[in-house]
Amino acid sequence: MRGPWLTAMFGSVLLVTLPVVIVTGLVSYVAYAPWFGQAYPAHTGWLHLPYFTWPTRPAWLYRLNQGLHVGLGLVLVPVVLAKLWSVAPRLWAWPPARSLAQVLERLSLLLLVGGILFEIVTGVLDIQYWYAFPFDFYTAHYYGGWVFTGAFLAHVTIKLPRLVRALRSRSLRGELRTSRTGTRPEPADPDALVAADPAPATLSRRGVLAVVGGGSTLIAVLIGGQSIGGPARRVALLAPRGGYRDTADDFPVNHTAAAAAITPADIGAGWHLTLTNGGQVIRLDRTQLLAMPQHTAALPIACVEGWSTMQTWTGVRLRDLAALVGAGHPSAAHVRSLQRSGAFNQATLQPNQVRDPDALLALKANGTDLSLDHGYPARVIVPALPGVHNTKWVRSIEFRDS
Ligand SMILES: Nc1nc2c(c(=O)[nH]1)N[C@H]1C(S)=C(S)[C@@H](COP(=O)(O)O)O[C@H]1N2
Ligand SMILES: [Mo]
Repeated sequence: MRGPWLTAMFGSVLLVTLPVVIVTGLVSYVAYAPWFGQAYPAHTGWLHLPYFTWPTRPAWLYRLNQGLHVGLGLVLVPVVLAKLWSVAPRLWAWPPARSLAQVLERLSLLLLVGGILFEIVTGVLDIQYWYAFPFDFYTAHYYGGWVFTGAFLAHVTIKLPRLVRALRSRSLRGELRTSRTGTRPEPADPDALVAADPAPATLSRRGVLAVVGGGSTLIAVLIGGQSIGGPARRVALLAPRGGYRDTADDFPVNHTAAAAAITPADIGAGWHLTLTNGGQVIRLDRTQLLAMPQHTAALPIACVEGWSTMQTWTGVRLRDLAALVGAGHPSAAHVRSLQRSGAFNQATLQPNQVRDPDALLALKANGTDLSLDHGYPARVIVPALPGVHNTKWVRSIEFRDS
């Protein structure tokens, strides 16, 4: 079954789709607003990406970005494995080095194959919260991504002519019409992908494509619902944050109040929000916040891990809170949680993320008080903001006026 045409089929699928996974990964890094020191790794040296202000519109932008990055990344696993299978004899070829060019090619293949397997494994372990490795996930996945991207670019440059030639060597339509009994090996090729003495086909080429395509479709069905929502979520059996009906009173929680060690005393009648801008300080309790003009908006929570959920939030506009402490043109807002430890207990918002009319300090979700796990007494919810920066159990907001 192996041969240049089949390899080129898998290769061309990956050629079109992997750039989407790569670019959404890099875009996600910038969406974290790294200039506030809140993207990991914090310092990237000469791999510094071009930064831009992450927009708040469309509100589903980060949801789409991460749904694609994680969802497409998982859906492509069968294609990556099939591609590796199709060239496996080359990977094991012995002796490993006949010429300097071959040594270089094999080194680049090590980075290519090692790179993508590393990104898949670390990515999957991360969405499972299974930190089985002794290094920081974000840092490793970021640099692993660059290693893979470099090797991918080199590989595409070297192999593109061969890919085009191989694709032209047979017609896809013809293959889709050919059953197993009519299936013959591809003609012998200089790369020796075709077996020297092939046994009769046990599967047609369209059968191979169907198995791989079916595998990808199955993964899409089993995971896609975590980003798409609606009825699709009910069949998303592989979604790590499954088990929620995704209704108004039962939508995913990423870190519970118990996990964040929020105590009843933290959020009891003594709770108040502290707003500051330079020397100006204002403290408001929940009753005072509820007495302010309330605004309602339907906004997604979209986690970097790929899942997202649309809910209707009600609360006070962040820009109204900024105005209370005289920050008419805030250049940033630093939000702190009651949560004492962890990396998710604070976030800095960009000016547009404070000014957006739908940027809220939410007090309610779907018409009822926020649940404890969703951040009672108050949480941040901002359109298109990466999930992690929608800080729960807010204690204070420090505005910086420009
Ligand atoms: N204080 C605090 N806020 C937090 C978190 C947290 O662990 N602690 N998790 C963040 C992450 S990673 C996400 S995706 C969203 C999830 O919100 P939810 O649990 O209400 O769905 O909350 C964010 N806000
Ligand atoms: Mo998240």
